[in-house]
Amino acid sequence: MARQLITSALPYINGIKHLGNMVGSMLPADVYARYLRQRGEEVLYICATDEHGTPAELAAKDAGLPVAEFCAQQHEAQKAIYEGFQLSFDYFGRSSSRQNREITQEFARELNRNGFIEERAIRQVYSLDDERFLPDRYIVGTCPHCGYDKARGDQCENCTRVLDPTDLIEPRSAVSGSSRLEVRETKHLFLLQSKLQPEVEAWLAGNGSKDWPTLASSIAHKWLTEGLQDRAITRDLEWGVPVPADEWPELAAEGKVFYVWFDAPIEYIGATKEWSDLEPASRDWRSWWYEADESVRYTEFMAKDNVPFHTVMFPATQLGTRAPWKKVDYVKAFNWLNYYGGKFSTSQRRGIFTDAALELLPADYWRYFLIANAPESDDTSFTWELFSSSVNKDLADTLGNFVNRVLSFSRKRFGDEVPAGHAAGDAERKLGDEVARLLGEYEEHMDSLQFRKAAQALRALWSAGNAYLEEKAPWLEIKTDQDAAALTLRTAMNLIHLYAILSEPFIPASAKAMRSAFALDGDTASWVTADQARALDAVPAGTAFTVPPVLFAKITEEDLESYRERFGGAEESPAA
Ligand code: B3M
Ligand code: ZN
Repeated sequence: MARQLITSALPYINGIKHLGNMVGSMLPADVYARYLRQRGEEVLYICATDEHGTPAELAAKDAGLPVAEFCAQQHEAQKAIYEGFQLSFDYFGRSSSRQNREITQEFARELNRNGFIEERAIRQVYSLDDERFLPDRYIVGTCPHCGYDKARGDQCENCTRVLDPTDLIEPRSAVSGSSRLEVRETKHLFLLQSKLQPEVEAWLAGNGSKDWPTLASSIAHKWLTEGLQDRAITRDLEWGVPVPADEWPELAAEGKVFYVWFDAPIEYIGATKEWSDLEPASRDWRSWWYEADESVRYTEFMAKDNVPFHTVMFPATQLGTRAPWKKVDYVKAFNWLNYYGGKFSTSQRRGIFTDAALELLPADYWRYFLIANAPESDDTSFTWELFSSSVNKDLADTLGNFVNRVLSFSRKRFGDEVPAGHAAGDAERKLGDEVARLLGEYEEHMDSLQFRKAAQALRALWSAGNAYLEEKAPWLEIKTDQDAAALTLRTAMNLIHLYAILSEPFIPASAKAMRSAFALDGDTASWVTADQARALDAVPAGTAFTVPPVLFAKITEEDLESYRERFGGAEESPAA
């Protein structure tokens, strides 16, 4: 069985992220990592803060902090929030690490020696008032493709086109707002992607990208069809991976650093080395990344605007080193989660941010809603109404209510141990077959990273328990046949235990609360086989149990009013 390497797009360091950022990368990656671990696979789930580039410098300037101090603070702040969401990274690194600096510089040297880097003089926008060049996000203006007036120098976040700062119409400095700009000549290193195009195409044709979600493969092929452009991979910034002086003394002396998108994907490797360096005796970062084509399956998670860099630029960089670096096997790309049709935006603070979400409600409410409504096949829009119906119907009514009424009723009528009652009959066999079928569906969707469909299968499993309970009605059975009621309750309790195991990738805290209701010695199974699903007898009669607090509190109309008030609802949020 191949070992499973999973990475999710690195959140920029500039500020607490919104839910849209998490649903398109870290959260589905976590659900998948948890699922694979529970299926017994060896998993390494790596992420990190993306700390270089203009987002970091501009945000540090706004915060009035030295950028290194700003990044250290923000890394810890983001890390704490992701722990709050129970994102089970094996390591959450920092792209400003020594490891990433060293590996990035080595990548650049190898690319240069193999003839894939060239020094070129380019015309770049210089700000007379800021007395500096304005790379990437240091410059804003109108997108020449879609007319969006807050387009950034490196990419238009409205139409996702990758831009060059000199493309912008009516450009102005993002620092001072000054439009006293002029174009000056400066030298930069270029990655000769055009030379690597044939190899990238050959790799893409042979690496199973035909099985990727259309969103990922179509963007990759679109870039190749348009023809890969040679890209500047250095910038005039204070903060970033320095150009190594041993290879480029002049540029190093000018303080050039690598472009954030050159070093950021390499941080997937860098963070693995950070992880490995913590326990070098038992961890081997190279075994995951070097000469690992057959022994490792590598899955990446990201939002659609990150696809070009991951499916073309990063593989091109890896290929150009002529070293056997592990390239991605499967790219799970997501569309965007909008907020009432308008874009979530960290920089424009629109939508619900991860810190505020955790203050409002437990992580599982958000985890379930976001994954069950993940923007897989197209953009989806967050609305408080959709969120509350998903939480109230699926979590509170279907799952939470089932757990509470089964355990409370049994404790009231039969005491604190799982009752025995009759042996399983037709109704239990029918239920068992249905549960086993739905388990198969759930596994199929998870194995193919179809998260919305997997959530539907999980919901159907929860509903099957309610249907069984309604059909058997132990509150009526008990009037005429105690053993029949006992059988129904014991079967329902086994369903709760099965739900706890299967729901854990989505709602880990609630799953734990369900499972720990049963004092079951040696209860360590991490998954359920079809036969166990059919038998529904993992929790034997006589097992002591407790009734956990209500798992999910319903969201009330008053709650909704206050949330709309605080975060804006349909009427306030401007369209995209
Ligand atoms: N920091 C995420 C973004 O574009 C970007 C991902 C890097 S993954 C190597 O918001
Ligand atoms: Zn645009």
